[in-house]
Amino acid sequence: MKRPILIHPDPRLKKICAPVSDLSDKLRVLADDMLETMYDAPGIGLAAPQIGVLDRLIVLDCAKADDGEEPRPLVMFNPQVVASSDERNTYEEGCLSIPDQYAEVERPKVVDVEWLDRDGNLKRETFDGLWATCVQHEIDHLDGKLFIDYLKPLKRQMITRKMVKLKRDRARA
Ligand code: GNR
Ligand code: NI
Repeated sequence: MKRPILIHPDPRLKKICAPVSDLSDKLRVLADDMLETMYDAPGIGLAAPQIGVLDRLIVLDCAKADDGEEPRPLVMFNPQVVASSDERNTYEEGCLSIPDQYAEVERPKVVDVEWLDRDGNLKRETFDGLWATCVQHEIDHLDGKLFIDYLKPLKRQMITRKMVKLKRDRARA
């Protein structure tokens, strides 16, 4: 089932999310709903707070269908960056909670991430390039952080004002 995506500013997008303790069928259904919502958007990642659920759960798939890559949906419970490279990388980031706004953000180029998969198995993997950017962007969501928090205050304020207007216009329509 597709779920509505919250638009910034929303207090739920600023909260620290709670670790998941027991993997239930309810959480697995939530993960499937998030993948459906992400692919439908379309996006390359989605964090639970973006659909108003304050649990530490993210999904992502950065496989480039254009380049003939097979889909690779990843579901991560309690994801953690356990190592990051000194080397940095700049990507033009966007966010489904901040529609049509893009800005360059610098982050570690390579990260090692640990997480629990949908069966509760502990996983660890090294991510590079767009995958590394995306997984860091998603984990930030679990700590109430958006990519615009890396921008200069004036630019952030400009984007936030646009989003306030967008939400007002949507509420009127
Ligand atoms: O779909 C998305 N694209 C994207 C592009 C560059 C860097 C990060 C992202 S994540 C974003 C989906 C989203 O908002 N996830 O939280
Ligand atoms: Ni986002």
